[in-house]
Amino acid sequence: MNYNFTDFLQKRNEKQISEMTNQEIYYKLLEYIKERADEKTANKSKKKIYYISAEFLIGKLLSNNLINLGIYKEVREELKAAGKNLSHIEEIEVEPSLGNGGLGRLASCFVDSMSTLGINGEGVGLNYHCGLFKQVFKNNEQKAEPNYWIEDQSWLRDTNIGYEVKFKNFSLHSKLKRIDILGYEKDTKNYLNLFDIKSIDYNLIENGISFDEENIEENLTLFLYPDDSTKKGELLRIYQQYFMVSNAARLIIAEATEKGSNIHDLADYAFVQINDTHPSMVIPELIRIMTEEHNISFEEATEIVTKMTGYTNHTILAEALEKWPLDYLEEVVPNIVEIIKKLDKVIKAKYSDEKVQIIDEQNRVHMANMDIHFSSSVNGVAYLHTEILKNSELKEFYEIYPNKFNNKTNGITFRRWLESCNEDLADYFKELIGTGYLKDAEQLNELLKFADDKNVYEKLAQIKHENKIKLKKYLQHTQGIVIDENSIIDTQIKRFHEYKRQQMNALYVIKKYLDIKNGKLPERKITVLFGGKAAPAYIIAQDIIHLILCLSEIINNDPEVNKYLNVYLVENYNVGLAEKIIPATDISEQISLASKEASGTGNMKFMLNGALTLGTMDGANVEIHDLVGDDNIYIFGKQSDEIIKLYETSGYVSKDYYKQDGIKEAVDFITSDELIKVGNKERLERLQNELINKDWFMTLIDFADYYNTKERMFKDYENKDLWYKKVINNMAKAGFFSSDRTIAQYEDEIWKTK
Ligand code: T68
Repeated sequence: MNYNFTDFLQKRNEKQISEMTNQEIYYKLLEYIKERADEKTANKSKKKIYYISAEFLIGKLLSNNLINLGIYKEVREELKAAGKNLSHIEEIEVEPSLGNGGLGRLASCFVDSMSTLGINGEGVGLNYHCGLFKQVFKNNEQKAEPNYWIEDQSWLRDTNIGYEVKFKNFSLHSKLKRIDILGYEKDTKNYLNLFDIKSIDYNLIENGISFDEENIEENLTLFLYPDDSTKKGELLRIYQQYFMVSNAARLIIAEATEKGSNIHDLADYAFVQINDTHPSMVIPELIRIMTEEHNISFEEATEIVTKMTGYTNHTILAEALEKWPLDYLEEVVPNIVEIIKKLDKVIKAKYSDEKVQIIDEQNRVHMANMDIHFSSSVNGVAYLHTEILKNSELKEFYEIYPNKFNNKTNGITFRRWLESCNEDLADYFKELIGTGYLKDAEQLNELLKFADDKNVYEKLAQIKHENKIKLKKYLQHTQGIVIDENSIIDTQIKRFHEYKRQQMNALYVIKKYLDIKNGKLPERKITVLFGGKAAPAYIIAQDIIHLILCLSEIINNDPEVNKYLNVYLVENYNVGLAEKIIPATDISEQISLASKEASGTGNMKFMLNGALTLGTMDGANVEIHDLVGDDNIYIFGKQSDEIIKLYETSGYVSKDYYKQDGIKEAVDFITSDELIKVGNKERLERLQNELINKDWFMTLIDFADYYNTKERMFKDYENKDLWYKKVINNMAKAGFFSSDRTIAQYEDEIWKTK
């Protein structure tokens, strides 16, 4: 039934919109959307997909839901007529930060696309009460504060579904909460299933984001990924993961049984996509339930579970591949340890190669190894990443199971990353090529017709400029940062990690600062934007944040320099900020050390929104380069095979590069008097020492090429026709990176629900 927001309020005898506060309007819109969502029916197919993930970085849901219901503009007009501004109301919503970064954001794009394609597929995860910590800056350092997001009224819906989860020393009753996932203009919907414990004790939070790690019964879902640098932290994570998958397994079996499954045929009813190794315990847990409660033999159960699971790898960084000490698992979940040992025995009987064992000689359980042996699909998240998995990182497995390995290049939902975040651009696309691209993103290719049209350049430049002004107002209002809308905006937003090389960008900033001081002035003012959080236990990443904050203080306050260069690190970078920064950006920094970034998805968001990529041949940059061609992307740096070889031969010596002209000057500046005056000497010295004497992620190897390529980019920017021709080429080719395409491939090649 099509009734508008005003009708909804009238029917319930509510106040008129004009008499309500923005807050009241937000909560009424939430109710209205939930009611409209109630009209949608479930997707139906015999087989259902369970995308299990420890993270769903969903972001705010108001405007996205309005867009997917097809009523965004209608509601905005109703509000406007009553003197209200939808964008102010969007600000009321608290962002749920149930993820760290790319992996969690990808999971959210995927549930959106599953609904949009009408696939019977749902997300399963945990209902963390505090999402990822809130980042605040004090004394040019990052401080972490708890981030509550659940209010009395929220997108969560209560259910009466819950299960008992048995740990070694106690049992917990779960409670399932759900969030509607509405597809784009669909009559059907799916859910995001978030399991929680019955009641959370907030009093267990001890100053900041640490809490009583002993009392797990009362706080299992209190925080997303607690610090795992200590044994207690690791145990807590095992508790969380088992709680998540045990509930998921119960849900899967209950739903399949209801549809008529006799468990022997469970694989016809369910497929589990394991999002990195965090949900890997679902494999032994399903086997355990089948053997203990359904009288199925271990062999048959293993076969069924293998058939109904697929594993996605998101990283080749060894330290991120989970390996749980067997005795930790014994301490938390002895029931599945028995199963894991049995699975390990099966593998030991078949293969002697130590590299493919589930339990290693130090009695650690390699979760990824278990996944690869006992699932039917193993996929990487970009072409290059999958090739590296097959040819080096997981080579021994690829030799055993060549047919399990497959690639699924990541994607992004265009509903959030275009329609919602850059409405003017989306409207202009519709004017140029119609609305077909909304359901078939590859139709953006038609923009190529305008690749030589100067009127289109003009209009795109105007939209970019307006987006810069919008960002300026927003940052001024929320963070007291005043950016220059006439500057070129050069952005690096992502988690802080050495492999992502924010430190290389910072060295560029130093060099530019020194250039300006020496009278070598840029043609146009440059605004360098950074955004991102560093794991609280990751010291060097904190040091890099510190360096950037110190540089901002010096540069933005130096009257000789700030006319030409500004540097900002936005506070508490999250999905909402990304939605504002990306449409205003000209240069997208994707500068990871080749071979280290599995895919990256920010790169896709930027190209779609009219920024050009400055990047290495890494992750999905490789595919962007293939699609747009050499002329439309700025590639620099060493190739992944060279880098992999350097690691194998320990052939990189950072000092050799440090001594080179230009680099030494920039690295030395890190401990200059000017910086130490505003900073923490210990941090700055540690970072400098790291760069000169270790530099595990080879910052210095690519610095010279990076510097020169970036200079060329700034020069090209001054030629508007040249620049916008490249921009159009990027937008036109971005269609491939729609998560609708990615999910269609998961469906066709792995899931096969239809
Ligand atoms: C990211 N991984 C990849 N991991 O780094 C990125 N890991 O290249 C890729 O685009 C993205 O996944 C989606 O495939 C992550 O974000 C984590 O966040 C993470 C969290 C905890 C433990 C390990």
